[in-house]
Amino acid sequence: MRNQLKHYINGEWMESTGSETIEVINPATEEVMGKISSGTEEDLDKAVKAARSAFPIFSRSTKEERIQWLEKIVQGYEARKEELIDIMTDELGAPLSVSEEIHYHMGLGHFKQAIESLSDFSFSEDRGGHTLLKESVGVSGLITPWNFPTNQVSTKIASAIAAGSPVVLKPASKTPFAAMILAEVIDEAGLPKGAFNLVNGSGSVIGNGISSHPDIDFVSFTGSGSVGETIMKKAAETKKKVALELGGKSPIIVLDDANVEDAAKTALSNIMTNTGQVCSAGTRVFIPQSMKESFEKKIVELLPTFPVGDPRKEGIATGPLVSEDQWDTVQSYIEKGEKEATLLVGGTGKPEGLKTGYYAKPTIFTDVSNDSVIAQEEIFGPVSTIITYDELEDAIEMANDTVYGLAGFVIGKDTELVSHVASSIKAGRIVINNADTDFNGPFGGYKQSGIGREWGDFGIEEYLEVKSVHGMP
Ligand code: TAP
Repeated sequence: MRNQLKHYINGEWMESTGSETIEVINPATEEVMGKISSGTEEDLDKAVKAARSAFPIFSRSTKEERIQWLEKIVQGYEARKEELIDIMTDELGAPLSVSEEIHYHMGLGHFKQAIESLSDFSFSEDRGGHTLLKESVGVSGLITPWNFPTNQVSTKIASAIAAGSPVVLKPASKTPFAAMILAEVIDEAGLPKGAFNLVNGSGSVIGNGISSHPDIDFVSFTGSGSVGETIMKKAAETKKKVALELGGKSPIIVLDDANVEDAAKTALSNIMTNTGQVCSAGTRVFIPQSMKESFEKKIVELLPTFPVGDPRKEGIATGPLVSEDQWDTVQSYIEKGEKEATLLVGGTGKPEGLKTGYYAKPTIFTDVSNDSVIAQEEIFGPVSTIITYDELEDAIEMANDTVYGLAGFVIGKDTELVSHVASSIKAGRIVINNADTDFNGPFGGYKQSGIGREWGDFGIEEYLEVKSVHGMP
C-alpha cells in the first residue's frame, strides 16, 4: 500500500493543506493499491508562486545547463527502471512487457530526444530585416491522462525544460505514482527550486485551477475532448495559450496488394496494445471488398496470439482496462455495436476465467458502416471495426469523414499509392507499414484531435514565445 500524501513544491515534498485523499485502484485486482492527496487551491497556488519565482533564473538558463539537467534526468530515469515498470503494471494494468517496451522506453525517449533537439536548437536567429528571439512562454500548467503514465508526462516536462519554462504538473489521479517517481528523479537533477512542481488532486479542483489561474501562461493538456473543451473555455478567461492533445478514431487503410497477415496483425496490435487505450489507435480498418473474407479469417486466427490476462503473468499481451468506469463505457459501445454491425469476435462481458479485474473481451465488428456510432466515437478499449471499400478514393473519403484527425495507418506495397494515401489522410501522424517511431516526429492532431504539437523540436516550440527585434545592434 502506497500512501504518498505529499506534493512536490519549490524543490521539496510538502504536506497538503487539505486532508482529503484519493484512492488509487489496481485494475487487475480491483484492490486499493495506494492513496494520494487530493490537493487544494491553496496547494496549487503555492506551486504556481514557486514556478513564478523560478521563472527569471530558469528562463535565462543556458542551453548547456538545460542539456545537463536533462542528462541527469535520463540517468536517474534509467536507474529507476525496474520501479517504473513495476508501478505502471500496478496502476495502469499494463503487462510487464508493455510497461517496459512501451511505457518505460517512450518516457525515456522524450528526454533523450529533448537533449538531441536542444543541441541544434536556435533561440536567436538573424532573419535579415529583424532578429527572431525565442523565449520561454512563462509558467506552464501540465495536465496529463492515465493511459501512458510516463510518456504523457515526460514529453511535456522534457520540452518545458528544454525551453526553460517552469511547470506545475497535475498527473491523472488514476495513475499518479509513476509521475511521482519521475518527480523524485527530477528532484535529484538539480533544477532551480520551483522550476518543476507536482500537485496531485482531482481534475475538478487542480485541473480546473490550472486552467483558470491568472499566473499560468500556458496550459498543455492531454485527455478527452470534453475536458479539453472545458479547459479551453476556462483558459479564455485569462487569455492563456492552450495546447490540446485529444482523442482520435484513426483509420488503417489496407491496399489491395497488402499482405493479409501484416494487415490483420496491424489491426489487432492497434487495439490490443495498452488494451486499446491509445489516442492514436487505428480503430477503423478499411479493407478492399475482395480481401474481406481472407482478412476476417486471419483476424480470428491471429487473435489468440495476443493473450489477455494478468499483467504480471509471462506472455500476456493485453491487461485490463484502467477502471470500472472505462469497462462500463467499453461495454456500452459493444452493446451498441451488436445492434449496428456484425460481431466477428468478442462481445460483452469478461473473458473466460477473468472475473476479477476490469478485463474486456477483444471485440471486432465487421460489415460496419462508417457513419455508425462505433465507427465515429472514440471507444478507448480493445474494440475495432472493419469497413469494406471498392475504390481506394472511397476509402480515403471515409477515412477523413470523422471529426478526428490524430493519426492514420497505411498497409500496402505500391509506393505511389501508399504515398498518395499518406498525403490524403487529414491527420497529424501517418505510419506506413508499421514503421518505427521517431521521437522527433511531431505528435498532435488535425480537426477535433487537438491544437498544437508535442514531441521533439515542435514540442519545444510550444513552450516558447517568439519575439521579433528590429534594429538589433
Ligand atoms: P479526462 O477526464 O480527460 O482526464 C485527463 C486529465 O484531465 C486528468 O488529469 C484529469 O484529472 C483531468 N481533468 C478532469 N477534469 C478536468 C477539468 N474539469 N479541468 C481540468 N482537468 C481535468 O480523461 P479520463 O476521464 O481519464 O478518460 C475519459 C475518456 O477520455 C476516455 O474514455 C478516452 O476516450 C479519453 N482519453 C483520451 C486520452 C488521449 S491521450 N487522447 C487519454 C485519456 C483519456 P483526474 O485524473 O483527476 O480525473
